Amino acid sequence: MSELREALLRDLSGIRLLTRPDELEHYGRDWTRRWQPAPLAIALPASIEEVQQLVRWARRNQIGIVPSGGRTGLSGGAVAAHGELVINLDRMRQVLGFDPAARLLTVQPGLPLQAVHEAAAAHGLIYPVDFAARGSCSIGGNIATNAGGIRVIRYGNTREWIAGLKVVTAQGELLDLNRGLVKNSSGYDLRHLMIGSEGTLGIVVEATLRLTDPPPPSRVMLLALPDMAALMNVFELFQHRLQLQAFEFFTDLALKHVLAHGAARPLDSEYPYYVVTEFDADGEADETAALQAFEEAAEQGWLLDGVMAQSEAQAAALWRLREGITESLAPHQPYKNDVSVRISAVPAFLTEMQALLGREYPQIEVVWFGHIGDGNLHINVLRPQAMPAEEFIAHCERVTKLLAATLQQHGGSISAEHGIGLVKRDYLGSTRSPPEIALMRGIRQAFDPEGLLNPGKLF
Ligand code: 2HG
Ligand code: ZN
Repeated sequence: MSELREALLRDLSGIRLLTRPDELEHYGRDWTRRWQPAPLAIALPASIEEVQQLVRWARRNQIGIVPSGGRTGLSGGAVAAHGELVINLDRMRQVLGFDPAARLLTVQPGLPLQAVHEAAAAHGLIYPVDFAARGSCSIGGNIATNAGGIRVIRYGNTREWIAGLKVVTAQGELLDLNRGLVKNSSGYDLRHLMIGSEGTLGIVVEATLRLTDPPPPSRVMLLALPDMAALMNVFELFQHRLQLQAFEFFTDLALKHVLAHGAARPLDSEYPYYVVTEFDADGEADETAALQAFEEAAEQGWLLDGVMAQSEAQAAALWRLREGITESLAPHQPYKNDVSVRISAVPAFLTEMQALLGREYPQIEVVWFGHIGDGNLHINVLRPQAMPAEEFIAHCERVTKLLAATLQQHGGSISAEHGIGLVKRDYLGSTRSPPEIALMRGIRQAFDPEGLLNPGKLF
């Protein structure tokens, strides 16, 4: 290992390379904390050419490569635990250009999502993909995982917003995919293969993003619900009456953790389930429609309480209740499931899940929340302090097998938006059929015959 490291430092002396133990640890892991990082070295290229040189060096030396961005991923996709070369795109974080006629923003992959939002706003437009990690995640990582988030219900996943990609292949070649074209009926769309490929098919080194008009002014409401059965009834009613931008759900247990983490209690009483929803409110008519929908739902017994934010600060405080959940749970080293089913299957799936998790985790705190309007649920199982981490994970893995079987019956997915990475690799077969996986293997082999890109991830 040290000889290789020396060779790397000698051969690529013009590129910024890090090898100190604390740097290897820092850049060798993502937000999962299950694997001990052990990369060969960290490379911080400043240009596409440097990425190409790094890939060619790794290929010559048959070293695995872990492409890496903000490392906020929750599936182990950016973990380097086996002597890989981490190629971190942090230093490539410039906005390269804006095309006003086509409404396209071209950026480097290390640009944080929040900076993408700001760059779009500078042109009076929005890049509508959004989620809590906006300040630390990078657009390259968002593309590699086809990130979803809180506005998918209105705007779709990252995939919808990618008009072009430049990608360095496992051979060190540069592909220029789709080049911002709206129409391009010229065979396989390799751009879409790259999106969501979790760093296994190539390294995104430049992205051209579609922007759109900002939505009209909006209002944010917090709703309190008596039971899970009410959830989809309220969703259907609100979706019918309002132009929803987000419809997010969490339980009282999630709220308890966020409040313990410093958020302000939103309502006087406690309730079992909550929804934060944001909708277009361009004048009094929209607000009246929202209040009417609220009253109708309350009459049906689907809603027990609620509050509509009266200022931006109040809206932010309500959003914090939902967006602060992941951070508030982190000290409990949660085991995470990130699952989805078709929206119409949500009620039946929720009932089965509730029974399954109640049975399998009798003594363990299980926190539910998620993008319920997309059929996407986050289940965080909190490790009891007295239970050793290994025993806890083994237990959760056994339950995940049962969860995967239930998902399969409902035609759902074991990973809705976090990716497969290392965390859900053993469960890919519950979501994808054997012929599908065989084709995916073939595609990976075609792009990366030597298996150098993000080895061990996905399958
Ligand atoms: C969210 O929706 C993220 O807040 C994180 O996808 C979910 O921590 C999680 O399980
Ligand atoms: Zn999420």
